[in-house]
Amino acid sequence: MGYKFKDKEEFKEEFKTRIIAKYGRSIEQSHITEKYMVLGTMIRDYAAMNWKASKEEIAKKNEKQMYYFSMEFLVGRLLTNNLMNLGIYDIVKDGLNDLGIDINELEEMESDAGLGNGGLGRLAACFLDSLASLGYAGHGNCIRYEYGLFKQKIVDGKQVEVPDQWLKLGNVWEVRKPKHAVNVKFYGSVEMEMDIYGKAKINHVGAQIIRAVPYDMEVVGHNTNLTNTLRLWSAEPAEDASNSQEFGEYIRDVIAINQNVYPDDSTEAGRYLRLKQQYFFVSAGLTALIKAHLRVYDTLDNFAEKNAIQLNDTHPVLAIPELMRILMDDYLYEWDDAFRIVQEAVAYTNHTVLSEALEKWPVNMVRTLLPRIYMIIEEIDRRYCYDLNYKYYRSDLINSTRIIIDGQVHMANLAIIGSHSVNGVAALHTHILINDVFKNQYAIGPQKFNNKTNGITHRRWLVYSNPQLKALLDKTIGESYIEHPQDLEKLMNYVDDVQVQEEFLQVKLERKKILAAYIKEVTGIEVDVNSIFDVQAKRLHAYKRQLLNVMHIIYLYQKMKEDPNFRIFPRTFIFAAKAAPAYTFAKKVIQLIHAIAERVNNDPDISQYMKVVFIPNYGVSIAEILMNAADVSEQISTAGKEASGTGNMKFMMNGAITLGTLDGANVEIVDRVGYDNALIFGLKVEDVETMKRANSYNVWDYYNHIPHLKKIVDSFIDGTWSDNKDEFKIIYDELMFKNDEYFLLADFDAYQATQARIREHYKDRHHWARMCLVNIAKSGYFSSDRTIEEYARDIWHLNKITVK
Ligand code: 26V
Repeated sequence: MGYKFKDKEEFKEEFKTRIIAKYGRSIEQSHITEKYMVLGTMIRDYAAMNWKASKEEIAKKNEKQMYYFSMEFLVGRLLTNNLMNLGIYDIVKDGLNDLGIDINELEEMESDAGLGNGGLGRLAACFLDSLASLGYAGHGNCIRYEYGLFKQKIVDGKQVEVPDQWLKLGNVWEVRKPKHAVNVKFYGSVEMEMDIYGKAKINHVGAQIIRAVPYDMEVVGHNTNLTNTLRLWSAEPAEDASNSQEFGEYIRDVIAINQNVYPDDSTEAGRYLRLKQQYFFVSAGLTALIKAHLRVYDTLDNFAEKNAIQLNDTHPVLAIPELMRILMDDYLYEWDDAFRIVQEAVAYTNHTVLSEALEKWPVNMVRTLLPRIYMIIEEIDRRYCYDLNYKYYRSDLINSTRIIIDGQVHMANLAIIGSHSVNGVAALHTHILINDVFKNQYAIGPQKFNNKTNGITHRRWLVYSNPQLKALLDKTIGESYIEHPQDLEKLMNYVDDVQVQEEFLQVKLERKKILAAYIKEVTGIEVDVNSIFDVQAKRLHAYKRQLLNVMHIIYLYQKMKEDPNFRIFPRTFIFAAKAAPAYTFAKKVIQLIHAIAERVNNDPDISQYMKVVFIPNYGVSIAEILMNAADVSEQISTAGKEASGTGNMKFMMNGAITLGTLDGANVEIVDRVGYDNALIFGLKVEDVETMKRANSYNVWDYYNHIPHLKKIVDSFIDGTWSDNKDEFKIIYDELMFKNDEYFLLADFDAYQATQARIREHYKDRHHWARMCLVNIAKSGYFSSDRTIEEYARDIWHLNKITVK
């Protein structure tokens, strides 16, 4: 334990010894999975010394720590990342090579830790990387899901979900910590009695008790000894689970808690379980945190001074009443003192403005599952209303911002009331929160609201996953951008340098070849690496408008079929997207993409000009080879709907041109690169607002007056894409009978015209390369290092820690 090899030879010795010690076999006889497991364990142990030193240093200096409470951490693979961050990648690679082992083969053995749905979970993982790399004590708290988000298979052109068994080889990075296990209580009822001082004492009786056991993962930073912790909680039967529940049923309840990550719009049946998951990891996380605090300090009075809790969306908002419960019931704090501590410790990040995604739980559900927590929520609500009423606030203001409204617990309102900071994730998004979604909450507490534009870790998303671009950057501007991503700006001195432009195009070509080989392997489709790679990779959702992209493809196809003189610069349209299992419309869009691909790719008149590819099972590892091979980055959500987007930043950092609406962080991308280096089109937030307010949008006007739109839309129901004319009818209905909620027809012509401009730009290779280089040069701002510095400065008030 804690062994650190100094050089290649020591590494080889240790590796050989460990293979024998663990599996009783020589290297030659051992299986590749065994080699992977041993290597992973070795790296974990290598970092363990830093882990121990970090914990000691933090305790010794009484440093403040931050805990990122999130239902999701989309970590992806860690082997390469940890080796690189530790600075031992080359030693290990060469050592393995001497032993006849290809490190790439071992890297491929690792499963993605897919503990998340999309942007929100990946953001949490990027934040952990930046926290450790910048020297901040910032940890993650989540659930150890048995299965990640489903794996996507495509069968007969349709999405099929299969379980993602990411733990099938075990998780080499985790350490089970049974000594830190805690109990979590559900159901039952609350009894109050008077203690001898006349103070109310709370007894939660008849509860179902579930044991939460933590599994800790090291979070290794780049070029630092500071090592943080991602704590994943696992549910197990409690020894003293003495309630009346039948045994088999109890076991099933226990297992269900950490069964799987919820796909974002899960059905009613799963909702109880989802709420249970939320309370489970929040309660376990806080109980352990309080205990840890009391091991160092003899009081909780300084809890908020020494601990910051960041809530990643409303999913962990029960932390607010749970911390109140612990402080009052277990440590006998008075309400006002407890509430002050909670508000000072807790901060909340909002990640969506979609009303259907703002969490609300029926009062009955919360009361039944969490009786004591419900009492506290009610009391927070009661005091909130009382207080504002006393200060003569308007009743409509109070009624729209309180927690319990019409029999539902409004989680965002609870988050805002119980915290000292509320942030959006891009400038435009925060603007919309302040002026629209949380307008009334803002009127009451404006000082809480702030913006923290998202970011991505440039280490994973540029330095490690795009070694070709890294080499070009190192040679051109030096390596300082690795420590200081804003130094990418130095590349501005070279954007007109023809030599650098050529070399960049060569890098891009290399990346396109790697992607093309992958596409061939998984789909059998051959793509032309000299065509424009036009990529849309993100969750499938109506507001993200993959369908607009599809409609444009149909438009080009129909036009080329009609007019033999109309031909386009060769283009490969690439999609990657998972649809929530119960989201019928989204699944139909995937099916439509496959139907179109089948037709277009096999049409001898067309396929040399255009190919359509759907890459199945989009996740972190696929993104690592997909984003950096793109020429065009599709960011085409309806203005006002995408809170930020983070894929847009990954594409930009790897030299792709944003084709986008003025939505989310796209706005800040254009702010930096200028309108000459991003292709912006379509309705703006104000336009959408105006049309909605005036009720002036009528999809039939567009359909009836623009012949090419009619032709595209009709193809959904006239048998063009399927023998069964009803196959894609719901897509037609969604557009034509729900008045095109996301304004696809309204934006189509602008989108089409901008796509045509891309073809013009691309023909001039040097001009195109220049645009890409400007994007890379300006992407430093979007490193999550910048984001984390802002959170640390404005919200968490953390100091940097040096660990020897
Ligand atoms: C949840 C749901 C649930 C109900 C049905 C529709 C729906 C749609 C979206 C969501 C996502 C909620 C939270 C989320 O993942 N937001 C994403 O967070 C990213 C990181 O801040 C941000 O870049 C994305 O724009 C935002 O969508």
